[in-house]
Amino acid sequence: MTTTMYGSPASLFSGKARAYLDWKGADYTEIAPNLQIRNEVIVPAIGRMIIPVVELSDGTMLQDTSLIIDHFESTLGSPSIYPDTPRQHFAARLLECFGDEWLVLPAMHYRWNYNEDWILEEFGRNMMPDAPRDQQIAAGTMIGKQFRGFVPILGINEETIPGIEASYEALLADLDAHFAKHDFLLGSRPSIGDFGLIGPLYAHLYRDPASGEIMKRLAPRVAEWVERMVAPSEPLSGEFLPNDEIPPTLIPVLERMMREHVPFLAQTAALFSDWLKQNPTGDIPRGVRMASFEIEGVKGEGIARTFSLWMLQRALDYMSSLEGADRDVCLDLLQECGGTALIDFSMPARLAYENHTLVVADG
Ligand SMILES: N[C@@H](CCC(=O)N[C@@H](CS)C(=O)NCC(=O)O)C(=O)O
Repeated sequence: MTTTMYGSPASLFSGKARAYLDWKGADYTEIAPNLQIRNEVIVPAIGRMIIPVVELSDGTMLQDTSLIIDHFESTLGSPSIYPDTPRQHFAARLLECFGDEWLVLPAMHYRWNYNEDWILEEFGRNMMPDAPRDQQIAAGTMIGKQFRGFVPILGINEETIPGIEASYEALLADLDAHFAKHDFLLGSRPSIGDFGLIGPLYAHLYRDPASGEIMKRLAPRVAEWVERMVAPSEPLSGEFLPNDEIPPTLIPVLERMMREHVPFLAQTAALFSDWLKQNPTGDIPRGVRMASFEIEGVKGEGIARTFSLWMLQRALDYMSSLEGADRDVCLDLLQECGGTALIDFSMPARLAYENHTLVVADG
């Protein structure tokens, strides 16, 4: 048996895993989960329906793209998508967190407010490729309801949409300027940061037709980067920039993360800390209350997602593992991009992701 990825072309995180596996030259087959796979493979193994899931040849089931990526990084070896110099490595991990956990806002907004009819039909097509169109639409509508339901919970509504769009368009402009000079975020090789960004920027913001039109019109070089990412012409090729350089064109992207995402993460941490005091031994919920955010001058509230803290912890752990000059260059980078809040970021507890569930780590 070979390695199988259960994933779907319309899924954000499947896009992240697929782009990585293809760049890494991994030998795998992708299967879009139908009802049977959902009920007999994914839900029993993971405890809930979620994609992507990778099933290894020995039957091991991996979920969460970060863990999938780390598995293949260790088994397939170099070249790595983790730069081996401190500043680039840290920046790449921060951008993975930003892509995975914050750019889900524009991704979900553009999908559901610009592409709804198309995506419902697409969900149905993937689920029942041989069924008649009306049955596909009915099935797609059923699945779509759950995802559509996330839109208001994430804080996407009439008041916040102008801020989300202004932010996304500015991000596109920043990335367009960056990709005029570099093929990927940190040189001619994609890093974990590129794979974090490709999740939202591929399935929802490039592949959904109305979103794709916007991206190609406003930021053609970003669309070309998406194309490079999802169809690597030379897997395993390229280099990170020398001298641990963070290109100046990437600073505005990091600044955006620090301005928009990090305060939201800080609130998430505070709300989770309150929750933990009241539920010291309870199962950690996916969301704890609503946290406020501000995006291009517009205020909103979105569900405080505990998983985001685990993603941030991964980046901060890397910085904590460094000493001396290596650590100093990361601190300088945070200074430079307005990210000093991350220097003493107060994590309510040490988190671990075990058996596909977020838990407070022992000890
Ligand atoms: N952080 C996870 C997230 C996976 C995820 O959220 N997948 C979406 C599809 S793109 C899903 O299946 N969501 C169902 C749900 O969250 O209930 C990863 O990196 O794999």
